[in-house]
Amino acid sequence: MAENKTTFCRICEPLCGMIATVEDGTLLSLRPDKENPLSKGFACPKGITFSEIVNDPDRVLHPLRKNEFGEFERVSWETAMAEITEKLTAVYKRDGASGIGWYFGNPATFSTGHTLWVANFTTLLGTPHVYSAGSQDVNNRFVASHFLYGTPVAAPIPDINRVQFLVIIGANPVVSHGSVMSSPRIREGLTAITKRGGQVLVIDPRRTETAREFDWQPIVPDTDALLLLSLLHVMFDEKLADDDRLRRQATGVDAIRSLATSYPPETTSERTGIDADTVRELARKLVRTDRAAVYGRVGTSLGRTGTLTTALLDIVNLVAGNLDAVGGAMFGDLGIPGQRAGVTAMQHVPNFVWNGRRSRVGGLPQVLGTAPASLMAKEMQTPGKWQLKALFVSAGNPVLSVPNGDELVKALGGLDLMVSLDFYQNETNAHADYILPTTTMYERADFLIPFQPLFTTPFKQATDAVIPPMGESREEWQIVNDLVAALAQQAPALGGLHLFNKLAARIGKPWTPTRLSDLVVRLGTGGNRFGLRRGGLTFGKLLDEFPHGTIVADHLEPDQLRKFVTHRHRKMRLNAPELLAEIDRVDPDADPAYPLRLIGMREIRSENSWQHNAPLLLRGGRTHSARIHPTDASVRGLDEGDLVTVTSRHGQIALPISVTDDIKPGVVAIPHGWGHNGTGGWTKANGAATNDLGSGGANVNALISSDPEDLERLAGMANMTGVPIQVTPLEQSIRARLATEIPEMVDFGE
Ligand SMILES: Nc1nc2c(c(=O)[nH]1)N[C@H]1C(S)=C(S)[C@@H](COP(=O)(O)OP(=O)(O)OC[C@H]3O[C@@H](n4cnc5c(=O)[nH]c(N)nc54)[C@H](O)[C@@H]3O)O[C@H]1N2
Ligand SMILES: Nc1nc2c(c(=O)[nH]1)N[C@H]1C(S)=C(S)[C@@H](COP(=O)(O)OP(=O)(O)OC[C@H]3O[C@@H](n4cnc5c(=O)[nH]c(N)nc54)[C@H](O)[C@@H]3O)O[C@H]1N2
Ligand code: SF4
Ligand SMILES: [Mo]
Repeated sequence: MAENKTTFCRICEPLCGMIATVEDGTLLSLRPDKENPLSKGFACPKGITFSEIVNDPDRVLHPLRKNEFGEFERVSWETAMAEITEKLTAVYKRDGASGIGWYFGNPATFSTGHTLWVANFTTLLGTPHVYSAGSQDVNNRFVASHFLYGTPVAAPIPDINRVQFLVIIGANPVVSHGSVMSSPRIREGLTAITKRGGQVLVIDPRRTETAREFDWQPIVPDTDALLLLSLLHVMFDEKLADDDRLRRQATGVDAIRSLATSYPPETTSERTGIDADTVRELARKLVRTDRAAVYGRVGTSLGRTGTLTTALLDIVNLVAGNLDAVGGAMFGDLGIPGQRAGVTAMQHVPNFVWNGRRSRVGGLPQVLGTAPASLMAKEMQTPGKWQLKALFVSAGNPVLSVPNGDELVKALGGLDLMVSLDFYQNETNAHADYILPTTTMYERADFLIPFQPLFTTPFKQATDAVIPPMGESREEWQIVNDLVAALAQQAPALGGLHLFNKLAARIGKPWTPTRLSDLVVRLGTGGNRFGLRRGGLTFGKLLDEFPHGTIVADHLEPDQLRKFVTHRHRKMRLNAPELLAEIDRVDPDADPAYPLRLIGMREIRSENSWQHNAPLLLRGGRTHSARIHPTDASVRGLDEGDLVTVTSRHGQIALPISVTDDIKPGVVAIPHGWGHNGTGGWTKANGAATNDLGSGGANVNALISSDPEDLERLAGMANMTGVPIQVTPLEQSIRARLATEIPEMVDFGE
């Protein structure tokens, strides 16, 4: 008989409540949970469609091994693990830990067991080759926080429930549902701001789905740092800032004040495309509105100075009096006692502290123990000590999500061993020697520790697995434990961990993600503190008494800075020399050969590269197209739907265009996550977005540079926005290329 189980979605950050209908261990369907106190019956199409992914006939349900003909064949777990152990041991014996690497992708973040077990494994192994989606997403946030607060993990979030003036710079929450903030029903949250008489202003090169519902201020891509510097200029110049408050909260204010002197809005407006009066008004309004905040995300992270730009967002909030204040940009926390001591200690762990290590190729600093993923291919192909020879990829598709996928494909071919932990064959693990099948989120218990401080209304929810693992799939942490056991003989630190795992199991308390989560729940806000707080929460209690989750505080608390800032006098530090040195990169470069600027965009029915195989999300047909302004189209003789070649200094792709007024002239937006070229096993994704060129869409990251020189210097971020490009009619460019490459064969019939 079918039964309903309460759980939550773990595709993106609001973690919406879900009701799973299950019969005989099969997930029949999902619907939004009306009783979830925050998401209250909301879920997006991706969330509801997820049962199609769980039950996808294309799913990998058994360990696969690549045979001599380059095809995957089913093998047993025992065979797969024995062979992987043997090959891994050989690499370890020859090259040491630094021959072995790991890339974990975005979905790893949505599983406490996955992230922490992998982090533990790679840290104890001691390899410098740890990579993640973070260098294409958010690592700049960690580095900005490292400089400003003395801890990478503090991140201000907009106080959505109380803010009166919210300026969204480079984020599209109506589509993305919010990022570096967990705020279910975000669209409603934003609408409530205008309903209570406030304003939401979206500063974005594209009139996005969010901008359409609120106020839109277009901006030239990758000039946000200039805008923010001009806002600071006005705040200081017009003496709007509360100097006393500033001095209480921060050091290095004078350095910022003097820096901002050089950026009056009158001098930056030509570059940002925002006129000086608008900037002055904006600065005044940010200061004078009681309860205002600026909030940025992917659009402000992927430019050439992502770390500086993000730091400037916080500094603008600070100078306007809106940081760590009610209705402004606020800080959540886990509510665990002694956190400051914890983060202070973390700042001394070489593996985790910023720049504790630099990459072998390019010499870029490590962020939270990870190196820039853009460098992976070169780390595999550059001979010498520390050359990467064996790679694990879990929950990631870097061939599509990281710059220069072709280079990566080539490099993967040269590895001694590549192992994937995934439930799909994607464009990346198509090049693996083994694919180890993992469970989906509904086949595992979870309590997502990293998202706790990011809830705009502090909230806690835990879930059990709603169905047992499908096929022979296993959870990532279990696979990692097996790898630990496999290498225990070789690497002493892993030997210690293996012993610990064995002892814990022997005394009947195996160390699991649930046990770890329980610890965090007990110690954190509302937790039972191991009996010290009567009636407090435990993991079990969350499951049994609060299956829909529970709000643990009505609001975020102000005045938190002093609790976690590790700098002297517990003050923010605004003048880190490394940060200020980034100033020389803030001016966009001009290249007449590439007059347009590329930006990214997310689609409501896509999740990065991996949900294009769900029929419901493909319904009505999908296209993959470049959004371009009518002026830019017409000067090129282009019409709606025409096929074009998009060229950058680094690569070229072909796809159709959509002509739209909803974009700033000179800017072209192309969604990432496409480029399903038939190597992946997702048959429907491969057949989606069909046009005259074929199907599967184009991989926009072919246009992006993986050259270390082109990476953002402080966090190794890939520069994926504001990239200079040119767009030409496809036919014309094919003719030009053919004419130069093979002139004797060209007959245009003219
Ligand atoms: N439907 C859906 N939701 C998702 C995802 C998805 O793929 N699909 N992905 C999830 C993930 S992994 C993440 S990290 C989050 C991201 O969440 P968001 O950051 O909210 O999402 P994006 O759509 O990337 O928004 C970036 C915005 O920045 C703008 N932009 C680009 N360049 C610039 C610039 O130079 N300056 C300014 N001011 N704006 C710029 C873009 O036009 C875009 O509107 O979304 C998550 N949610
Ligand atoms: N040009 C451009 N490129 C971008 C971005 C952009 O805005 N523009 N955004 C960047 C951002 S923000 C991100 S986060 C990255 C994402 O990039 P990645 O994380 O590298 O790739 P995804 O497309 O998220 O692929 C996820 C893979 O994980 C698998 N998977 C899903 N759930 C699980 C699970 O529970 N366990 C396991 N083991 N596997 C699972 C899926 O089958 C899929 O193969 O892309 C980045 N790339
Ligand atoms: S917005 Fe959609 S994908 Fe994101 S958590 Fe909610 S239901 Fe899941
Ligand atoms: Mo992301």
